Amino acid sequence: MPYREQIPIDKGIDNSLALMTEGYKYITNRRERFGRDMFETRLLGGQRAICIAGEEAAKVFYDEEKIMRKGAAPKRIRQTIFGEKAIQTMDGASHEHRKALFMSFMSEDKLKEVVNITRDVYDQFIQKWEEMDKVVLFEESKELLTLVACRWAGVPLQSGEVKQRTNELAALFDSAAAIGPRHWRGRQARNSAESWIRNMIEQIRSGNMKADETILSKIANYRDSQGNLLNSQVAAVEVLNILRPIVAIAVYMTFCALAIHKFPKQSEKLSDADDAYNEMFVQEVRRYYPFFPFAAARVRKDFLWQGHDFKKGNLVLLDIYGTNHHPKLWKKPWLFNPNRFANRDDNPFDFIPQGGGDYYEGHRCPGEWLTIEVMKITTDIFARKMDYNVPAQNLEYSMMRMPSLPKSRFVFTSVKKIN
Ligand code: HEM
Ligand code: MYR
Repeated sequence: MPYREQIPIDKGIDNSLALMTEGYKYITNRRERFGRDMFETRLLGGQRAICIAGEEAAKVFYDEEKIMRKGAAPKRIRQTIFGEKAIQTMDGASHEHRKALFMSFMSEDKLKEVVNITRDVYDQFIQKWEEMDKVVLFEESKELLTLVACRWAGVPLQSGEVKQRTNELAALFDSAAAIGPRHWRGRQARNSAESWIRNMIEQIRSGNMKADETILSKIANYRDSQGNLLNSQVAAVEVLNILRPIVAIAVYMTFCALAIHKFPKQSEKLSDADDAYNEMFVQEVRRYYPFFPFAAARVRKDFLWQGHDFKKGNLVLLDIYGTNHHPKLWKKPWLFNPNRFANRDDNPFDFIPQGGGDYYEGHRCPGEWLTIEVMKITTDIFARKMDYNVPAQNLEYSMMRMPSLPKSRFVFTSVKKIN
């Protein structure tokens, strides 16, 4: 008989409330209490869910034979951040086919293009900031990134609609884990943004809109493994799967500025540093600060792992935040220390702020390099290319709110570009 045991259980008929109130620390708190990296709980209307963390856990979570995405994302997630029938909810060959489309946008040339666009839009914004009494970084970043995302993807944006589209794209990721008005704003934003993009998809297909070789037109003309075009709604969902997460980098931009301010010793080195230290700093920002809390999937077929029987259909949550702070993987995980990334071997399962495993076959985030590039531009600008003041403000960030953000959204003043 293979070894089996009862894993710890977080008692209760539905612990969604505890998940909401403990936020990023819900899984870590219980792992510490139970002394194990695996426990069972009930979430989302009392469904049995297994929470796991750590490198071995990430390996099993990204084993496509054992774990699938079908039926894992609840409606509140599909109606806000993901969209219906999005790539995040697909499995197997059809997922792989659609993933190849996303990966084709991440070539060296396309990444260079987004870097150039980002620097250009930053220049415009710094000029504007020099004239402002007070700049709220998170608010500005969302707009800056909406301009970057639309320009890079070939989505036309009239100057009169920048604010509206910025707010919609941001509401999509701000609302997924929220309740009340903040959540409903996300659902409305999805309806509005989908019809905005769906309209363009239809215009391209009917020949009324010229879109050359843009990301927008590539998604409009993409054919699935059966040779069919996506229905225009799903095509819009996938265009939003490019635009929305680029705008979400605003959260990391804000944390980059916060880290520079909070950790002067570590950021001092940015001023004359080479690109390698800049990248280590950015990696530590992605490890240290809370952003994506956990990934969710379901058991594809029964299997035994570390003494526990995983039953077909069970929910599985992989603790992203907890894995990035796992004491077995990180020395003094609660310290901000970019040097921990010096000479670090690549490992797709221990550092997983944007998911783990393989980009092409699994669900790992295709936007990871783009995110790192935009963050590197941000640390370069905030450490080297601008003088500014950070007045007294509340810079604490909540471990409950998802996504977490400094309370003040990072205010700075007296901006002066350094030439
Ligand atoms: C998937 C995080 C930026 C596009 C994911 C996943 C995470 C993640 C955790 C899911 C991994 C899983 O399910 O196992 C983030 C964070 C970002 C970010 C924290 C910072 C802002 C981006 C960018 C893009 C992007 C810039 C595109 C330009 C996607 C897509 C998927 C995905 C399309 C679905 C992949 C699939 O299901 O195969 N991301 N991401 N993300 N991300 Fe990102
Ligand atoms: C994106 O895909 O837009 C980038 C990352 C946004 C992160 C938002 C974090 C809160 C949402 C929690 C959803 C949990 C999904 C299982």
